[in-house]
Amino acid sequence: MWASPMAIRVEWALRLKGVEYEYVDEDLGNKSEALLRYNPVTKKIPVLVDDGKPIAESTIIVEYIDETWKDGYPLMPADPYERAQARFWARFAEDKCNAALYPIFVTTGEAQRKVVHEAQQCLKTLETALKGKKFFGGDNVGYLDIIVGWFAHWLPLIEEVSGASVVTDEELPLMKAWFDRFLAVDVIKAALPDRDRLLALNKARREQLVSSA
Ligand SMILES: N[C@@H](CCC(=O)N[C@@H](CS)C(=O)NCC(=O)O)C(=O)O
Repeated sequence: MWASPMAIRVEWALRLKGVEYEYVDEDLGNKSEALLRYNPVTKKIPVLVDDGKPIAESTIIVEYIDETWKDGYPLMPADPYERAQARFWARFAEDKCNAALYPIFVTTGEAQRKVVHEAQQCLKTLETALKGKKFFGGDNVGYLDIIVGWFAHWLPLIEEVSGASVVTDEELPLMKAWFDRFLAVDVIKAALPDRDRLLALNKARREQLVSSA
């Protein structure tokens, strides 16, 4: 599914490690027999199939990649406390920020202003994990950058489609600067879905969701 912000995490992790992989597209409106066989529990993508063995859930897949190709580029911090922190923030972003961002996409006017404010509070909390650092992972892109990395490409697009202003220099300066820094990394840039195609898809989705609300 080329437009999935969860699937791209797996591609980023594999590319950072320099692991060759085959990308198999999935039509989520007509799920393949392979997807249902490899992930019968949630039936969601992404699924990584390594040596015939399937692994589901993008955050878990990224950790699996780091542990399996240990000698390559390190994704997780070496220190156990730092690893725990990275997992904590990843969980916070998944549970709180993703949930806070979605309503922006489906609201307008006063209702949207309220949800934008709530999303900004959530992102401000996440931003504290960036203080004094170039990337969430420190000097280099790491696990947490991969997990929250989709914000950098998808959020400006969601802002454009929904007319909201969320990640601004005034409200979220560290996050905004990190967007630019993260998207400038060659490996990250190379796997991004085409912006115009993504914009068109999200415009159509937004129109559909707002008109049926
Ligand atoms: N928590 C899962 C979420 C995966 C997910 O939501 N995948 C979506 C595409 S982005 C999907 O497969 N949707 C199809 C469905 O829900 O049936 C992960 O991080 O892997």
